[in-house]
Amino acid sequence: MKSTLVHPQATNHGMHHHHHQADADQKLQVITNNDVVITAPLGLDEDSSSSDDRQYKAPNLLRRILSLVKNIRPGTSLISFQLPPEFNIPKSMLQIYGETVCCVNKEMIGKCNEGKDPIERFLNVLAWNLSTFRSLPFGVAPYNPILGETHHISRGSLNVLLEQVSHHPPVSALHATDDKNRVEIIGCHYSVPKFVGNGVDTQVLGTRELKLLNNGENYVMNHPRLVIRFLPVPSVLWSGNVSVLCEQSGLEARLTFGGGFFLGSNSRSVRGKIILRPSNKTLYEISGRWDGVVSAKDVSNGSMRVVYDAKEVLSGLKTPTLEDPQGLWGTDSILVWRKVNEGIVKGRWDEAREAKTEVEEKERALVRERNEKGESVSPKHFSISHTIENGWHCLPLQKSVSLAPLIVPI
Ligand SMILES: *[C@@H]1O[C@H](CO)[C@@H](O)[C@H](O)[C@H]1NC(C)=O
Ligand SMILES: *[C@@H]1O[C@H](CO)[C@@H](O)[C@H](O)[C@H]1NC(C)=O
Ligand SMILES: *[C@@H]1O[C@H](CO)[C@@H](O)[C@H](O)[C@H]1NC(C)=O
Ligand SMILES: *[C@H]1O[C@H](CO)[C@@H](O)[C@H](O)[C@H]1NC(C)=O
Repeated sequence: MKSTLVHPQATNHGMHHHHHQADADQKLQVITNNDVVITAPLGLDEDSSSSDDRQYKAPNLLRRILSLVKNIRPGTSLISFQLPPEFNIPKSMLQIYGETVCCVNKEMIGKCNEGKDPIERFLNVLAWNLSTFRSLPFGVAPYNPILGETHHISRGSLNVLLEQVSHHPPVSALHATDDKNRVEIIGCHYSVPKFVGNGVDTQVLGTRELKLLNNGENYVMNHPRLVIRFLPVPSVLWSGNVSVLCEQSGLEARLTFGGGFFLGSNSRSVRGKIILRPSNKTLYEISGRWDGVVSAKDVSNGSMRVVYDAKEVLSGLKTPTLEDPQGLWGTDSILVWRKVNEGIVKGRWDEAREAKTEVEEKERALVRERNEKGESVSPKHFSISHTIENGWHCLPLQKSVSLAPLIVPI
């Protein structure tokens, strides 16, 4: 195990404490840094951290995947498909969302408010949004969070809280606040994965809203699709059309992410334009790659500028560290999946499988118990609503998110 993969202090498992996890909000007194496994954030493919991923990938992954899916008919929804831990990276989906917002090499969110005019701020927001696109390793997925699971992480003055607010469909709510830079993000994601024969096509639903409180601006964005192709070349791609709209200035980016099942090599491309509503006049043409450089061409005079450079923002990302073990909630992803993580990074698949079954069975038992008692669970940190037409909406109950026990080193 390399220290880039696991937080150095987390490699020593000398202490063995037993806890009952998922007892909401119960603060665990006995957890120490040595008890948790925190792995490097997902960044770019070229990263050493990504090549280290292979250390915790089970052997013959592609063959295993093909045998896993051989009896599934194309078009089948995979929403309640349970993956064995051989197909997991040692993190929960909530951690992935937390990482995409917090794990960057330079200030992205705080900077959004700094632009002196609406177009500068818009380009900053666009750059931030592009920084949330990460290369997912092929063949391995994060865990599907359990109901009530939380993840709480901070970078500088940015504090982020995620909660799994529904299990079927799996809906994750996000609230991030930066009181110093006066930025707030509220969002909600749920994905609908479908087996399509030579891969999995996942529609990501829900929207995110970014508020620049100093400027009274709101940016609303939707999500691209995530396409996992097994053949001919195993790959994970972002695909589809995305809009980033600032309601106040009328600026809108309409972007097309490359890929999809039938498109070839340039699958990580992003292209599109920035228009001004309501005339829809094009101001900038956008082109590039989300894992490389994305530029904007000013159509009035043809001048080009770099909006985003993935290498600068995402190379060699630092692993978050647990600074305040006492402040960790029992529902945090890093505690809920602790033993599964440990099994995976050590390549002890039996232990990982057993631990994963335990987490899932505990959740099923809880659901049964609640159903018998006729109880419904409401999320701890969000109020939720959903309708067929508008999908899911999650509103945070707190005004701002507190400093997390888990910190991204700057
Ligand atoms: C995406 O946007 C492009 C350019 O506006 C358009 O040609 C294409 O049909 C759109 N694709 C989908 C799936 O909506
Ligand atoms: C601008 O785009 C919006 C959204 O697609 C559309 O509803 C509107 O009609 C367009 N306006 C003009 C002037 O074309
Ligand atoms: C192009 O126009 C923009 C906006 O009017 C201006 O800021 C920029 O300096 C111009 N670039 C060149 C090369 O003229
Ligand atoms: C921008 O990009 C992501 C992809 O990571 C997308 O899902 C998201 O909704 C967009 N907006 C924000 C605010 O991240």
